[in-house]
Amino acid sequence: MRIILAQPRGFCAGVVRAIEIVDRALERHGAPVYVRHEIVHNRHVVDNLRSKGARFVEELDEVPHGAVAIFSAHGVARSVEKDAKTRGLDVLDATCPLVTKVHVQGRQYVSQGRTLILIGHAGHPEVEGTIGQIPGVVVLVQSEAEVEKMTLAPDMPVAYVTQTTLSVDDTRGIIDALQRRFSDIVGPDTRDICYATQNRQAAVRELSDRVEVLLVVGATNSSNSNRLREIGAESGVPSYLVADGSEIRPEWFANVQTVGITAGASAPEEMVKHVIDALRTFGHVEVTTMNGREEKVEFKLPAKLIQPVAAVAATAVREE
Ligand code: 10G
Ligand code: SF4
Repeated sequence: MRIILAQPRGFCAGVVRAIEIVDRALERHGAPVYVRHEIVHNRHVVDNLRSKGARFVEELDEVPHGAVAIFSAHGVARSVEKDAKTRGLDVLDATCPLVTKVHVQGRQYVSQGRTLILIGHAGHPEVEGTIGQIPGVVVLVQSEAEVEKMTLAPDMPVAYVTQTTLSVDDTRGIIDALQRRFSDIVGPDTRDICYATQNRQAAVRELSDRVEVLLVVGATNSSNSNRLREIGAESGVPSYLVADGSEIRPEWFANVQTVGITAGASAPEEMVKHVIDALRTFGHVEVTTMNGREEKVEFKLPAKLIQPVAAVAATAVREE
């Protein structure tokens, strides 16, 4: 069997930063530190951090007064930020800077007197966070069909922003529908779909032309991983979302010689290796990586965490 790995795949800069924030918080403050929601949507990442002393909660009322609380990479509403303050929590914000950028953009449009339209999936934590970061009403649209049903006046000044992990193609269709529907509409020059989402989707589209089966390593609650599987399926390739090698089924590979593998932005490379090892149990495999875009994006850590622990300790000793 030939395996072709997508390039790029797996962790994006926002996920690397979010995981590092939890690791450094544990190093600096000791266990436990509390993380609101899964830091990123991946059980292996969460289990690994839990084993080091992170405690995952869905709401801040589960966090003791004064404890260290980390917001997940997907972002949070203003009400959550205020709640953390009231509870005296020591907050570290792991919201991806590209999500924060959408929050800022949305607030700017609203301050210009426009009604904000958010293109995204209802109930997703990033969408809940973005809606909760904007003062006033935000209208959520999920599809072109929903645009047709909107009740806002066609000449109302509106603006749109998007969730960062959407399908590039679906979003283009929704934006076109909005532009047909509203006469006074503005939006970001480039869509808010982030660089990592765009690159992974472009790579998997290309990979789908070369393989008979596509495996996407990622969690079922990971939006960007689901979009990768959909692209494979839309290209006519049987495509499966798997958390790790244990979910591989032999019947998917009957008479199959070429398998493509990609990984969502929250899926660790170890899980890609685990999937390859599972495929090895069916016979000899040859692994290559497609030529693809190399990513060099890195995001700075919050200032509170940049100084190494040793330097903090030395400063404390000098001050005594
Ligand atoms: O794709 P979603 O938004 O579900 O998140 P994820 O945790 O699977 O991947 C990382 C992407 C984000 C943190 C959303 S910006
Ligand atoms: Fe940031 Fe994009 Fe990664 Fe989300 S998917 S964490 S927006 S880089």
